[in-house]
Order: sequence, then structure tokens, then C-alpha cells
Amino acid sequence: MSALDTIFAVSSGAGRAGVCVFRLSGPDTRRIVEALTGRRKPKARYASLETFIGPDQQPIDKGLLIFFKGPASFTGEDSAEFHTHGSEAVIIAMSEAFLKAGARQAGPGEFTRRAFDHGKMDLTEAEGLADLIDAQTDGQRRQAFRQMDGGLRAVYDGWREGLIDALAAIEGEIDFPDEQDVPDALSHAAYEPLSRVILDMERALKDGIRGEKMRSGIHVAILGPPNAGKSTLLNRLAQREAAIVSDQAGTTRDVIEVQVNIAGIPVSVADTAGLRDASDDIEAEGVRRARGRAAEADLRIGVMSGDTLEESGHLTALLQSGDLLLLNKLDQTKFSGPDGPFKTFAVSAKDGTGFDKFYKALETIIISRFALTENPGLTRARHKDCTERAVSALTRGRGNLASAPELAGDDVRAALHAIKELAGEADIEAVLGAIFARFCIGK
Ligand SMILES: Nc1nc2c(ncn2[C@@H]2O[C@H](COP(=O)(O)OP(=O)(O)O)[C@@H](O)[C@H]2O)c(=O)[nH]1
Ligand SMILES: [Mg+2]
Repeated sequence: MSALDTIFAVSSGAGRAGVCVFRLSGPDTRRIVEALTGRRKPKARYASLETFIGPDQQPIDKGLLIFFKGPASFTGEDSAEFHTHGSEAVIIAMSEAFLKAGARQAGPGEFTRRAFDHGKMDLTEAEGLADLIDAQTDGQRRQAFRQMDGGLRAVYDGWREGLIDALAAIEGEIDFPDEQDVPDALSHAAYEPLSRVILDMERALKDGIRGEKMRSGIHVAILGPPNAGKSTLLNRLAQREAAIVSDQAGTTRDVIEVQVNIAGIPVSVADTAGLRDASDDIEAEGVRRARGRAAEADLRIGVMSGDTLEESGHLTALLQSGDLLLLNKLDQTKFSGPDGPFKTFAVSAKDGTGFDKFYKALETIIISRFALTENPGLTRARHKDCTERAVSALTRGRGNLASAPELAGDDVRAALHAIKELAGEADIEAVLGAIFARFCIGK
């Protein structure tokens, strides 16, 4: 990157706070630090207590200053942190001082973009950092940390090594063709490394669903006839009165959604309108939405009860293999549910009988289907897209090994280019712009 301007931003959270951290980065950092502290030649990576002074030479506040000399800094440029008190007035006065001294207010993600441009991190690490800032559950935090720490980079670096070996074998074949017969694909030196990378990529794609679910959360839909106790169950899962519970059928008419954290994974649980032949247009729309949710959800929880059995026919048709079915109101009537590929639990959503056993099963399903594996995975559609393109190029290349090694070479190069895009090394300005724009200001 050519000469950039010097940017500043409040990097700590908004609002009144004990301490506020300003970040400054760019070629004028040293001069601006000197202007705001009156101190010549700040010592790098050393915290000193300074009085920060404004353009009128009056003190604004007193706090810690840390100067970082590039490239040994987050952005790779000269940069500095000013720790001030976190009041609105201090923030305004400091911001004016930075502006007067020639710095510019940073846009979202601009510090991280500079770190990326200076080779301090690859794109997957920057994405991991963005996810870590947004993390709401422990699972999200661990996944984001792993990615920020180079987990995915290590994976694709391994792929890249395998492909470079394969390419060398293919090019050897082109430069020094076998005097005798052309060897068949299987005996080709590139066959084994290509196959290994393809297998590895396919495994990563299969696991990728977990990474994406961990980032975006999973969707669970509660379904059943009116009055079966769906809203009572939602409230128990949410541990609060999120939905209105009433013995009047058709009380829940729209989808009500609550966010819960199950086994470190963000789960959005949707309570839906009771499934029946609706008595009016609004209810009919509610039932239509309930069916939509059922189809889109990652997991469905069906609810039936002894007093609503005759209306349960709509329900079983919506349940899929691996879903859960609750036989509710155990305190009132015991009954056996229909047969199907789902796990059945007898509970009382109202008094909590049997709930723990059901909740354990729900947790186990969520962990086994969606929780993190040992391998750092593909966490975004972008990662999946690049990897899918690489796999299809490599599969084609492997088929070309024997008959057309030149084409196989091109295929491997296409796969290497897809990996470059994954890393953010290829020229993909539009993608970069979109990713960094979603960061917060000050990061
Ligand atoms: N006895 C008993 N009543 C329940 C139970 N669960 C829900 N109910 C009652 O059944 C009625 C309908 O419950 P609600 O949660 O609104 O059902 P929904 O229409 O499926 O959302 C309410 O009067 C609840 O108090 C239960 O486990 N036992
Ligand atoms: Mg309801």
C-alpha cells in the first residue's frame, strides 16, 4: 500500500465509561502523539502517563499513552493508543485535537484492513476477528478465536502444499514425457497428492455446515395443534414469559421467536400458530407461516397433548427424521404417540415433569449435529464457495492426468487460485470491501 493518511477512532465501546481507548494509526502518528502530549520521541511499546493537550494548548485529560513503531503494531504502521476517561466531553475534545492535528476519523474496519494490507493477517483471520467481536455464545467465541488464530489458514496452507507437489509432478510429466507408454492416471505421481487434497477438502465442506451454523445460529420450530402447550414449552425453554399462554385455541397467531443458548450454540426457537383448519384469514396466515417455519428449521419439536389428539394429524406429516415429539400434559393424561422416525418424550410443559430428560436429548442432538469439531472449519458461504470450486477443478484435473497433463496442470492452477481467493490474496476488492465494511469503527 502506498502512503496512507493517518486515522483515529474510539476503539472502546460507546457511552459513559471509566476508560476510553483511542486508536491512531498511519505515517503521522509520531508527530500527532508529540503534538498531543508535548513529548518528543515517544518510546515504543511503553505505557507512560501523559497529559493530553488540545490545539489551544490547554489540557484535555490525563491518561496512558502507548506508542507502537511499525511494523511491530496491529496495523503494521506506526500507531498509538490513548487511554482517556470515557465521558462524552473528553471524547469530543480528544477527537477535535486529533482532527486539528491532521488525523482523519477512521471508517468501519479500517484498522483491520490496514493490518490485512500490510500482511499482518490473511482474510480468514480478519473474518475470525470480526466474528470474535460479534461472538455471543461460548461456542462462537471458540470458533472465532480459532479462526482468528490462523486455524483455517493452516488448513488451506496444507492444501496448497499438496497441490504444489502435484503440480510439480504434472509438470515433470510434461517436460520429460515417458519414452514408453503414457502411464495411466492411477500410476501418475500426482494422483496421490491430488486425491489426498480432494478428500480433505470434501471433509472440510461436510463439516462446513457446523461452522456456518455456529456463526449464524440454528433454527428450531415448535409445532403442534392449538392448545397442545407449544407456548408453554417455549416459555420454559426461554425461562421467561415470552409467549402468551391461554386455554383459548388460536392465541398464538404469528411466529414468536426467542434466542437461547444451548451447548454454546445460539439457537433461535420459534413458537408457531396451532396447526388446524383455521377459522379466519389471520389464523390461516399464521398456520401457513408455521408450515413455512417447519420446512426451514434445522430441527422441529412437535407437541401433542391428550386433549388435542384428534387435531394432531397435521403435525406428524411435518416432522422429519431425527426430530423430537413431546407428549405433553403428562400430569393430566398419559397416552402413546404415533410411530415415526422421531424421538418421543412424555412431559408436562406446565409443571416441568420430564422436561430435563427432553432437554438433555435436545442438547445432545444439537451438539452432535451442529457443535464444533476438532478441525477448524469453513465458517462462511465464501469459504465454501472457494473450496467447492477448488474441488471441482481438482476432480477434473485428476481425470485429465493420463490423457492431457497440460489440462490437469491448468486445473490444479485454477484450484490454487481458488485458495488464493479464500486467503484474500487474489484481487477481489469487492469481496474485501464488503467484509471490512461490516466491522465496527475503531477496529
Ligand atoms: N395440565 C397441563 N396443562 C398444560 C400443560 N401445558 C400447557 N397447558 C395448558 O394448556 C393450555 C394451552 O397452552 P398453550 O401453551 O397456550 O398452548 P399452545 O396453543 O399450543 O401454544 C393452557 O391453558 C396451558 O396452561 C401441561 O403440561 N399440563
Ligand atoms: Mg400458543
